[in-house]
Amino acid sequence: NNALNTVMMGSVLEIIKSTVSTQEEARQRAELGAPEGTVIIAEEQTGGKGRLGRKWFSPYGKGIWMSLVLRPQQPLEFTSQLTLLTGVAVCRAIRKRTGLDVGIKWPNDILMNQRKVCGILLESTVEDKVVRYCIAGIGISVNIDREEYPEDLRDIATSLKAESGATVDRSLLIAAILEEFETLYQLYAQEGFLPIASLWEALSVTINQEVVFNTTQGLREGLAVGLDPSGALLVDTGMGNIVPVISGDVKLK
Ligand code: BT5
Repeated sequence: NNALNTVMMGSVLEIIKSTVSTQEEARQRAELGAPEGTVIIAEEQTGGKGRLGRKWFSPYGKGIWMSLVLRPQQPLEFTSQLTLLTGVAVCRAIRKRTGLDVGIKWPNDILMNQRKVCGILLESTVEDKVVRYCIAGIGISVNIDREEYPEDLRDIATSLKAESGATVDRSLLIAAILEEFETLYQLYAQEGFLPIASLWEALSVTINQEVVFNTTQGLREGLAVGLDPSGALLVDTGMGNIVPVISGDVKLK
């Protein structure tokens, strides 16, 4: 059963053998007017990217390297919520397809046994303070074997196959992600961020953990207690202080 049960997500779907980055491919299509739900998938990326200029390892045929074109009708401040929504969609789809107990580390990593299996990169293009489009990049290490990772990733990254011991069907997982995404995106449009936030909290490995985060006054630590209505991570730093962490990374202690 290979059917894609979506209306919008994947209504245009393009599979490319090799490209620098599906983010750039999707951006080009979006600039040319590609509709919301356009999906670009590559077998290989030669310049796959993470946040802040970091690189994303994207070997041929071994993962899901995919970008979604979104056209949300909302101000820029809300787009970080879409990062969290995308994480929930991917996490639920991976659980459904593989049964693996994956969890989300704020804001954008999907982890299995403390190692990263998936990263999400949300990029927005703004004009006159209005969001023209967002590109949601999803990178999932699906069938990469341990020894195929470069040295520097071996201890921090893992794949669905490495964790489950079985090859995972990428097409079925892609279909599951697009279906989950479409359902959540509709829920988000109708009811706002609150129901998404509670789904996120339930899948999070960050909530109820001691975390370390960066502030303008240096490193601080505290207990991650939840999300605020904007999607920021709330950290209890003691003595009644709850600090919202808006961007950057948090380290689990
Ligand atoms: C991310 O960045 O996690 C976002 C990654 C988004 C990748 C997708 S693939 C489709 C689309 N096209 C693109 O060009 N990008 C998107 P960040 O939080 O900065 O994490 C990057 C870090 O993850 C790296 O510095 C490595 O430590 C680790 N990493 C790199 N490749 C990995 C892989 N294949 N599996 C697991 N971890 C990896």
